[in-house]
Amino acid sequence: MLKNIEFNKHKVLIIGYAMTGKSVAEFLLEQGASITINDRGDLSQDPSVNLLLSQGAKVVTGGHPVELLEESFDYIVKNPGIPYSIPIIKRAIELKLPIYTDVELASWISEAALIGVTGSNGKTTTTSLIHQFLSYRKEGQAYLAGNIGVPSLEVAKLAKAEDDMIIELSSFQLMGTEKLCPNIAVICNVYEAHLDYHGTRDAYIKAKLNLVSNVSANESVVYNYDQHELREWLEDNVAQKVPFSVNAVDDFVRTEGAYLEDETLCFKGEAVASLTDIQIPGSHNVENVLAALAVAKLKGISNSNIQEALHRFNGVAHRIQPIGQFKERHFYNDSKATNMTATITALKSFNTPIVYIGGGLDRGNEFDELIPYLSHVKAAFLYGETKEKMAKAFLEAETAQIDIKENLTEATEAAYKAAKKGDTVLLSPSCASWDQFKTYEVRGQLFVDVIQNLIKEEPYQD
Ligand code: UMA
Repeated sequence: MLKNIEFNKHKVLIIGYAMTGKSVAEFLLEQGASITINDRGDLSQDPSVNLLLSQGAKVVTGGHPVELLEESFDYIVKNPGIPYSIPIIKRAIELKLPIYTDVELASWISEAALIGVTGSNGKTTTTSLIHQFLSYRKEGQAYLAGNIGVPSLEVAKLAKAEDDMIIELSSFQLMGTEKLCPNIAVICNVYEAHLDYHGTRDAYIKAKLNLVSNVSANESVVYNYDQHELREWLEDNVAQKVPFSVNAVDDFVRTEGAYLEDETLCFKGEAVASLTDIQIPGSHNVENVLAALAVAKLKGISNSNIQEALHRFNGVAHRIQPIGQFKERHFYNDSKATNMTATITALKSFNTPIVYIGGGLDRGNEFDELIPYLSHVKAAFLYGETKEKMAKAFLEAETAQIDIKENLTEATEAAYKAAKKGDTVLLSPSCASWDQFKTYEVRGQLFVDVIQNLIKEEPYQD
């Protein structure tokens, strides 16, 4: 690992513990930095915190006292999920104290080639697929990190110069970057998302584009050419442009990028794989595959290895994840759909009748955008803070059955009962999980458990 940075001279305030703060604290202590950990929660029962205390960390819990800033820290490392609107962060901004996320520190120390993947939707699938493709490299290892659930510093510490580090980057993480400069940047797409966190669409887009703000002509940017706005935003960017396209294939794409033509996945004029090699459903996944395929080709992976990886890749957990087929009913877990765009993508992936389950944290928006995509939804089971608001959209779409439930378990049980032969039961909540769950993974796993249990306990009789 490690470039020559004198962390032992750094005095750092880590705001937020959980997965990110823990990895940052452990890393900085190993490097001899002086650290203070601050979390609003009670960490007294967490054995890892006691260990850090015994190694010299200071720990302040139960809130974020602004007075903490009276100690002169060199910078803050903030967990990505913590908003910039809390008083201590606002004050730190006034004091011009740098506020980083862990991915910035990872980029300081990583000797490995960095492949940064962002986008409003599809980034987990694309990141996983790139990882699969690059696992065929002849030398060096391909590591996965970032928003996908592996703190970036844990990987940056291990990765060597000959390795690749593929990092999924959320807008929350990208907000806290300054020098991050991926060798290959991938922008799957940019839609509106997380507006409650970022405040405005412009702020959200600016965060996403942080991914490419430091790149030079030596780096490559793989981007969705079908999004005209994205083309415009990248117009002045000096990196090598590698477009990918399904719907706007032109001479530029054919010469420089990845594209779908005549049911064939191509790169720079060469046929690489067939559309039928893709095992994951939905046209959005063709875009994800093209983005990942472009990276694989830039990294010299052979066409036969790309085809083999595509055959093996069945998608990622919680992302339109097939969880079983039983008596001609199909069950899909799309718990990672935390916004309407992701749910629309899921709805567009099926042409069977859908028994829909959704709802969750209320971020203040209405759900009218879903209406044009609900024509094949025969029943909706809604729960969580947004249940009433979502019901309005389904009413408008004239969905035959709309039921409001208290929680996901009840909604899933009712959906299971309502499903007939040929139907698809889809959990795609369109909302963050945080009103009733700690994470979308916990939510998705509960759904999977309830379905599997019902299949055993209450099998369909027809
Ligand atoms: N906390 C405070 N003060 C606050 C709010 C929270 O102290 O005002 C504390 C909480 O008590 C808790 C910690 O902050 O201890 C939670 O921090 P976090 O939400 O950043 O969670 P981590 O466990 O560090 O996970 C983060 C990412 N979470 C978010 O961005 C919300 C994970 O992405 C990521 O996998 C992980 O780092 C490793 O890099 C999850 C996610 O939901 C999957 N991402 C969003 C998405 O995909 O839509 C962006």
